[in-house]
Amino acid sequence: MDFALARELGLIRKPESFEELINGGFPISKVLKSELGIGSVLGLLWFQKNLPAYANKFIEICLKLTADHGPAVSGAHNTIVSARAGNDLISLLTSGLLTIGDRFGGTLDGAARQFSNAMDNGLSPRRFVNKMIIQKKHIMGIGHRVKSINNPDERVKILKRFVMDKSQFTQGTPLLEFALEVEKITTTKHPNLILNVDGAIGVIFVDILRHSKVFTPAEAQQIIDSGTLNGLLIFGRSKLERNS
Ligand code: Q5B
Repeated sequence: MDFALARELGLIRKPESFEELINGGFPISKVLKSELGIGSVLGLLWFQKNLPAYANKFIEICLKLTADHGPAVSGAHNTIVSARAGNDLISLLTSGLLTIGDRFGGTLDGAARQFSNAMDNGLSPRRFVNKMIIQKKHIMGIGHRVKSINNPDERVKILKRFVMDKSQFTQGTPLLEFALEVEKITTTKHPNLILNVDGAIGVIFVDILRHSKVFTPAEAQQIIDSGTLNGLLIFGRSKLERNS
């Protein structure tokens, strides 16, 4: 019997493998040799894909923008209190991370799911808003305690500027456009019902998943359903201020 056939039939044990770590087809040595940035590495590690340069840059922008938002937010507050109590690094980090939820920083996946479901079901922005009102549900990714149309969130402006510059971000952003139409409606009720930073990242990431030509529709949907996108804010926020 030939060796390959015997191996296929399971008659020969595969040799123990101590091979190099490979993510998305990239061995770790190639990652280092090509000097890939953190956006590319995260794409390979989380999504097992070599994402286009603009998507990697988008991830890097998200990580920079979400790195800190001052001491007045729930995560930083808990971390500071925990630090004052003399806790260790892991305790500080987790005490902050555990505050992340629907109303603070943990809405990227919720926004991705709600907005994409609405668009996939052919709802107009107006019908989507009305449906949520009837169901007495908050629209994930809409609203901010401090920011409003009168006091816009610079982080969201930066994200929009980047993805709308088609010389850099060379694909469409239909879900972002849908979400911005929703924002036009919600801000007529309260000026603070803007598309917030969670919402903007969530919907733009859906656009990347669906229109970068890197993911199959099933892969894109699996990522939207799996709750992966909150990781972008969680990763960005997992940074401790030296003076916290
Ligand atoms: N209303 C964010 O609430 C907030 C509505 C809405 C329809 C909505 C709220 C909300 C959805 C979840 C979300 C992420 C809790 C927020 C983030 C990152 C961060 C954080 C930081 C960072 C603010 C007043 C009136 C009521 C409500 C209505 C409110 N939200 N209607 N859809 N989404 N959003 N979370 O201002 O008729 O007067 O009774 O849950 O997207 O976390 O900076 O801290 O980087 O760290 O306290 O930016 O919007 O308003 O809840 O008292 O509501 O507006 O029904 O209507 P507020 P509420 P009415 S970004």
